[in-house]
Amino acid sequence: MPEPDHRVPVGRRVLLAMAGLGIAGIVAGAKVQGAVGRALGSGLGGYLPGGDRFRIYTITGSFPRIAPDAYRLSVSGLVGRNLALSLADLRSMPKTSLVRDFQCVTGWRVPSVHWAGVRLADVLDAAGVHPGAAALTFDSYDGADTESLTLDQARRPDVIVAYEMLGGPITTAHGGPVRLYVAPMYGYKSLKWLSNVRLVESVVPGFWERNGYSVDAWVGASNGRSDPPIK
Ligand SMILES: Nc1nc2c(c(=O)[nH]1)N[C@H]1C(S)=C(S)[C@@H](COP(=O)(O)O)O[C@H]1N2
Ligand SMILES: [Mo]
Repeated sequence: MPEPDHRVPVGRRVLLAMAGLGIAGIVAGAKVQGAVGRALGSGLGGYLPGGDRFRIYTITGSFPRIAPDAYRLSVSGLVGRNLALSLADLRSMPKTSLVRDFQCVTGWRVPSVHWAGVRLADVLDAAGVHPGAAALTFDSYDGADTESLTLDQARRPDVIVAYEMLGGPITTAHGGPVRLYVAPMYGYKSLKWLSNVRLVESVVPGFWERNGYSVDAWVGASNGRSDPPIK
């Protein structure tokens, strides 16, 4: 498994922009606020305002930079055979395109975002899922974020291993070269810089769930939290 070759620090200019937005008040909910506070203490965390109206989130305060040629997606756990899929491997599989609104649980939304990639179901079929598997865990090349889905959720046609977003390759800030995209759920399920998919017996709550967000992330199912307006 290749390590990210280096990290992109988030610059002072952006840090100042974040300070101007009042980062401490942005992520509501005491537990999540605590997590962001810890991330800020070690550099910075939370989000940055993006030109396309996405807010760029990073738990670690940096972005793992992964050369597209070095990228591998590991598929392991309760599978017939382990996989290490390159970007070329993913591109050679049937391509699925989706256009959906992107909704963060804190309240911001980006309408009609174009995504493309491979159905997670196709990746699972390529590995062969053992009968004992009922859930998936996901890891990120950032070494911090994790996520979970049930096997039934993972097999939905609108859950993809995405290599395109906003009409082109996924940028480093947005989790490229490959991120998870879970269309029917809040943004925190769409883990960036996807490194590992592991088939497991039962759901293991991910980073955001351990810090206060619901494991049940269907859009509309959780209370919207409110961010201040983007300036
Ligand atoms: N690795 C990683 N993935 C992540 C996050 C993160 O902090 N780190 N934040 C999540 C949240 S809460 C949201 S709303 C979306 C935001 O996607 P964006 O940073 O491309 O705007 O990414 C999700 N995936
Ligand atoms: Mo989010």
